[in-house]
Amino acid sequence: MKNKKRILSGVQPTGELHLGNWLGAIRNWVTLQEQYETFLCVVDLHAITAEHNPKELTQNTLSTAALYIACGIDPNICSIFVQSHIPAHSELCWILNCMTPINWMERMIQFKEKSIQQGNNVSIGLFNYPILMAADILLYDADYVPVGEDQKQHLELARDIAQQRINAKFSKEKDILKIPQPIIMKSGSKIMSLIDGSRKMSKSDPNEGSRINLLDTPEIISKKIKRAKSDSYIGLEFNNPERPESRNLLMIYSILSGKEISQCEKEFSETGWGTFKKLITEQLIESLSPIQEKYKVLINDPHQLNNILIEGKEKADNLAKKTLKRVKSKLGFFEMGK
Ligand code: AQP
Repeated sequence: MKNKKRILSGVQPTGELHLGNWLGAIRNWVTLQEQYETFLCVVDLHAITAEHNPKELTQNTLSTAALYIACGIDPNICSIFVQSHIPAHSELCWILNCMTPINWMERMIQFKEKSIQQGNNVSIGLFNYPILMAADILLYDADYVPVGEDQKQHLELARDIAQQRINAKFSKEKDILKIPQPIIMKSGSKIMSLIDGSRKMSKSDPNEGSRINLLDTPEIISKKIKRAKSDSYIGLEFNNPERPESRNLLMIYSILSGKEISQCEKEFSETGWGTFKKLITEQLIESLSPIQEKYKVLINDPHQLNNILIEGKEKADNLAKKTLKRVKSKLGFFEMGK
């Protein structure tokens, strides 16, 4: 275990996890978990950067952890934990807040997009979201962070804060914080909305029909795919910029079926949307059903889930405390004698 490089990642428990969270993030963790020492967080402190319902937050936190495992994460080799159970996240976040120039934050695309969605309700927390994410990553000395394309800018910010605002300023010799690298998989790193192929699939999209949730029933999947946006062309294509919906559904089909994009393009070059939609519906139902079965077992055994989260918390807390202590000491916080 000692020689393995470490990865850290997480999903916000803001609602039901969807195909984008699975194909863009969790699926990659599953392929990386044997090779890396893996820390996976349910980032509940991030979840309150949008208006939230307390009951739903509790439920979504548990169901997100259960879905990690149902999607193939092995709790025997990975540490799964809840962000708010580790106080060091909030504490390091405050320190990094004070080190980060406001104009770095004003460039964040996700803030711009989400603040439009939230109208008059935009909180300071939403603005600070990328700094909390930087704290999440830097606390664990992560070597790599597997994320979808949408989070790449936030990871770059975490690297800049660590390098320019902490390491360069407060230590001439050894780095205080490790500089993490992104891992972005080639396929699935941006799954788009079913009703607008130019927007990413997102939990916070008010239109339920825009996404396939991992726990959607076959009937719901079928309904959503029937209503998904199509176009007037015959045959599916991947590289035609005028056909983002065709590209998106072909990519989803290719990942789920395990067939290359080029093979799918050939197979469906003359297929009409009606027939393709039936095939992708069948594929989605087939791919999601083992996840749903495993999820049912887990969510009905809260004791087991609780134990997994306690174990994850202990490992995460140990590491996080050490990093925080190192940062505080280098920044000059007074330490009491024993
Ligand atoms: N559409 C997507 N395609 C590929 N990857 C995606 N991810 C999210 N959406 C897509 C990846 O999932 C991980 C966890 O994301 P998150 O829930 O923490 O935050 P997010 O990126 O803001 O996801 P959502 O669904 O859009 O959530 P809300 O609506 O609550 O903000 C990340 O690795 C992300 O890249």
